[in-house]
Amino acid sequence: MTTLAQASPDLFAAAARRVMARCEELARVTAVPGTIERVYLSTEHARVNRLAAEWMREVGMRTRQDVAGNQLGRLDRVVAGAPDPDAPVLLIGSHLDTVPDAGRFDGIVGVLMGLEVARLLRTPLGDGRFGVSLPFGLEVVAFSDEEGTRFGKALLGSSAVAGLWNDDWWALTDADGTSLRQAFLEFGLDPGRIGEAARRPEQLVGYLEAHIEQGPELDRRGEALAVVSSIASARRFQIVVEGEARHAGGTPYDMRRDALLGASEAALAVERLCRAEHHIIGTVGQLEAFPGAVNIVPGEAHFSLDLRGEFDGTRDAVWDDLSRELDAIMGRRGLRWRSREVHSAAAVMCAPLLQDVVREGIASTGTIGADDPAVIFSRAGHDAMSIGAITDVGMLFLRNPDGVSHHPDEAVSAADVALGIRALAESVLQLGADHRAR
Ligand code: HGY
Ligand code: MN
Ligand code: MN
Repeated sequence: MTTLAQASPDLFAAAARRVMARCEELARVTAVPGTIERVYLSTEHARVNRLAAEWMREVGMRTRQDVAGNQLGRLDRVVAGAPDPDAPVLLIGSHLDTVPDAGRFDGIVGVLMGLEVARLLRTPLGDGRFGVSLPFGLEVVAFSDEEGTRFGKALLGSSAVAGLWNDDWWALTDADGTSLRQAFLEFGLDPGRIGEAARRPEQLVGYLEAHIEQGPELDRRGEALAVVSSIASARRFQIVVEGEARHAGGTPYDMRRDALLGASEAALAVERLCRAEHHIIGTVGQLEAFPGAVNIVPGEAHFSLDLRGEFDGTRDAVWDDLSRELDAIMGRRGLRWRSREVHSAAAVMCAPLLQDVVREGIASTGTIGADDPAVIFSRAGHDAMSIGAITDVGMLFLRNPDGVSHHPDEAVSAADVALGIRALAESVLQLGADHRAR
């Protein structure tokens, strides 16, 4: 199909029902029964890759798992009735890994919507195979580790595809002390081949990702879809506060060096400094006291910091201010502190051309606000942050009722998924038309 103008809304509704059913099926692939948790290089990762590969083949795609554990499906560009395997491709996708106690749709819905776009736009080659009648090929990618749940460093799968792999990462360890290198080997991957995952810019025409907003703006506006303007930069730290463990009863307050209270003041300082800035978001998601007994003043405390900003410079300036504030807090309390940066990703602008095709795609749906869709700065991180290093990226946001995400109540409606599939498919056709017009 090379135009969707005459397509019946039922076509998109059926596609959306398939996406929703598959989100439920994937939700059942979890390491923690009763919740959703799938981490990098786990048996759950292998199982969802097999499922995704099966669904990719069902659409007629050639499939492969790359050397970083990303699952890919490809429809070649069709030229004179024959596949052209050397033509550059448009990547469409998102990630299949999750945070702990996750929702069903973060990442997942973007991969499955990409598959439905491939189904809508594929062209039969007459011998049972399929391609696409576009000026480029189409690849659906299921990235293997966007969240960084297991090893702390996010975007590992897409970093490999972007050629951004850092060999220092091999020594990262998970909660059980398993190194990333060891996990690769146990998953059946060869760390020595990681460079083979990298795609060259000339092999790609761009990357499109559909994702739930993970915020309340579309819900508040009463609209289903939005264009993404840029993706927040991120820095993640593990911070250790050192004081002195003492008897909880016999130690007078003026003798205490309570590490947990220092960390608690620091967490409140994170909120205060970030709220004072525009589009800076700081979160302390983990906090632990040691030795962790009810009758011991905590001698040590560990906490995480997830710091994001619309621009790298303002984010870094807030980190500098916060560091000075932590010096003051810990100084007052006779404590020491140190930090270790575990993740960093620069802010990424979505390419104007891809913002335009996404806008055209939304306009084609005719839904509320479609003629002048919202343009949203993504406070959530995405694989597009890595892929932006090698090609243009664009993102389509879907309404996420109440904005709740990274939570079992995360939701998206089948009706909005149907609108999103149409918008995404039309965005691809618009990009094809733009390429032909060059
Ligand atoms: O943390 C994030 O923003 C993304 O969901 N990984
Ligand atoms: Mn997420
Ligand atoms: Mn995500």
